[in-house]
Amino acid sequence: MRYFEGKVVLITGASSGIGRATAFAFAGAGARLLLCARRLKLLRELEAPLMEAGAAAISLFRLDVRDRATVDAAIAGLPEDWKAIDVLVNNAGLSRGLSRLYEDDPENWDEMIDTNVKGLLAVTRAVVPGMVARNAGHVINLGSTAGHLTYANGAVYCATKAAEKAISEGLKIDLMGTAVRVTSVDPGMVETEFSRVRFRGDEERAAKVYEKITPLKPEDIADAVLWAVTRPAHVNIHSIVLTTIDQANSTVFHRHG
Ligand code: NDP
Ligand code: 8X3
Repeated sequence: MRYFEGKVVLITGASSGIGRATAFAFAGAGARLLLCARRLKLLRELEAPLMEAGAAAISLFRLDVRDRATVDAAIAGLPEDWKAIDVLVNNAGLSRGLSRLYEDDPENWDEMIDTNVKGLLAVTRAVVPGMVARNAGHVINLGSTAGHLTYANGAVYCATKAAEKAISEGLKIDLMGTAVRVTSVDPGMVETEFSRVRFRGDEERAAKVYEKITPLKPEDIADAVLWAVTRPAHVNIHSIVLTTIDQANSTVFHRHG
């Protein structure tokens, strides 16, 4: 169904994984896609397949969400016909490392906090005033089961997702009296580049994360996003927590065999 015919959807971190799958889901719904990430080359490769999948139009730009001045300039500088953002998907995010807090490299903390928390805040701060002025819009934030239950060696990543949960709740409160909706989509394990990024390209270690488990696919998350944004206008889905059948929470898994 072309629910989003003509509507503008901004997705951060659209070059890979959940962001990319979400772009395809909105393309199928006829949206006009504003896609950003740091790897512009990967975004460019998506342009033709996304148009083929049904996108009404696509605009790509390079963006590092950690750079607040650039975020502000990018949103303020959007062409007139792209300014009215209907859906913001705050998806850009990452984990770095999996080790004891007291032994970890503080650079990892900076990268996760700057991206997952401050980056999400920067994009939200730049986009939401326009939604309030138009009294229309929907913010989807990518949370995680990690924000609900902290796991060993992941304190700071989990903290960033706990922060995302608090920010989503706070934003919803602050938007009361407007028609702007807020949803936190909180997946468990999804097979994307996530673990390769966490382990800085160590393919073997990344593959072990999903060993003997049927992980969620990025398309499963995109499906949840699309469901949340297609509810009637008076319905606000606050959060969606979804895991593979092989996962109960962020610490309990069932590995086959
Ligand atoms: P991927 O690594 O596949 O994708 C992450 C995306 O974020 C990439 O497109 C990357 O693009 C972008 N990104 C990272 N840093 C920045 C930055 N500074 N500025 C702009 N874009 C950035 O991982 P996922 O698709 O799995 O992750 C997407 C979101 O989902 C994250 O917020 C993650 O925390 C969350 N999540 C993931 C789960 C999982 O198990 N995979 C489970 C629960 C939540 P580029 O490198 O080109 O900038
Ligand atoms: C990503 C899922 O459990 O690897 O948020 O942290 S997990």
